[in-house]
Amino acid sequence: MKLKKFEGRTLQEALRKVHEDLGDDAVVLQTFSPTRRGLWRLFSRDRYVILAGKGFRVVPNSKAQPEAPGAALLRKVYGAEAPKLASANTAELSEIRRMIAELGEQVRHREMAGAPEELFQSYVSLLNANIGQKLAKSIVDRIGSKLAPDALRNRKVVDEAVRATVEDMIPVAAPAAWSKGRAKKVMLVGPTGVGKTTTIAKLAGNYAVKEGKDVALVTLDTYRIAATEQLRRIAELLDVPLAVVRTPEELRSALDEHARRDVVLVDTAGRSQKDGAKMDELAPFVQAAKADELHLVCAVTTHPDTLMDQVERFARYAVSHVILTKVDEAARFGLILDVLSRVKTGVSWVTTGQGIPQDIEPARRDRLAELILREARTA
Ligand SMILES: Nc1nc2c(ncn2[C@@H]2O[C@H](COP(=O)(O)OP(=O)(O)O)[C@@H](O)[C@H]2O)c(=O)[nH]1
Ligand SMILES: [Mg+2]
Repeated sequence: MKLKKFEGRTLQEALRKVHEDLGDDAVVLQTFSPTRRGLWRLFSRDRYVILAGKGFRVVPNSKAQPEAPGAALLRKVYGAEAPKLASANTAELSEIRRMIAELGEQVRHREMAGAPEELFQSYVSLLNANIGQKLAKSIVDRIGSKLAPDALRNRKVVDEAVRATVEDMIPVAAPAAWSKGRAKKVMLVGPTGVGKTTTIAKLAGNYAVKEGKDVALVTLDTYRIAATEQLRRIAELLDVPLAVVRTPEELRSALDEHARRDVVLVDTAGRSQKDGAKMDELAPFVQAAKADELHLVCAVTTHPDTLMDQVERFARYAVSHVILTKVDEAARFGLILDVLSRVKTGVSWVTTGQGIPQDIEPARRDRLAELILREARTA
């Protein structure tokens, strides 16, 4: 750990130097104004000195402390005139840490510095809606290059351009075509608990009852867990066959058996997607199925980092569609765009509740853009 001295005419200026030098991990030990008495009256001094470093723990102020941290350095800098140091108390430290973090944000968004105010506002609200920085920047860049300077100053025009651009960026993937005499094989994969089985039940209900299709259900019992009960009840209710398969060979023969129906829906189960070995277990089933539609099921309630991690793990399969579940519960949809750009495919279905079979709808660009931007506006 090394302690360094940073100076500025304002506290912000000094903090900016701290941040530029030490980054987000900077720990501020002391701030003071050597020219005047009375430390810690933020914003009211004309010269600020900050002692900061990184790689140490902040210890709350304590009377027992013989000398404030940094005093030795100060003596070196100012000799006998060194101002006396009061140790920072924890509240002050956390306020300064917060300011450093804020400065960090400003530095990170420096590339937007020259943008017109309306565009910058759009950029910030896109970030607030959980759209990744790169995507948000590319959205406003596109608008910046499309609109005339006059239009760029008009909030309404900019908002509309943002909506149209986001809508453009949402790929919607149409279902595979029906073919007579050959079953369409639809397989759902995704992490545990995202709604795969529920969605299979909704699809089965809609295909069988609403569209009058000849439906069969298949589920993998790879982990010997009683995850098949839920689907068994649905199969009984709809009066459609359910095959429970344990190996890729069993899956292949179940698909062959139902090959002349209209559609076979294949449910899968998995433990944590972090479990590499379990992911490998799914691979031979995905290969054996040769699905016409391989849907990756994503719950939009998932934390962005976790969701991207999950998508990364399932991206190894030739995913043809993405199903977004729990849209009724999610607060932010911006990351949908990041997911779709990662798997390079479109959304097929959106599910909006636990109700079987009604809480599902085909994906529509305008509705998805609306969901994403509703959050951007209210943020
Ligand atoms: N709110 C809401 N809950 C859902 C939705 N889809 C599924 N669920 C619930 O999510 C939980 C897990 O669903 P399940 O189908 O068992 O997930 P699986 O492990 O992927 O098969 C259940 O409680 C479902 O009722 C949805 O669109 N909205
Ligand atoms: Mg399930």
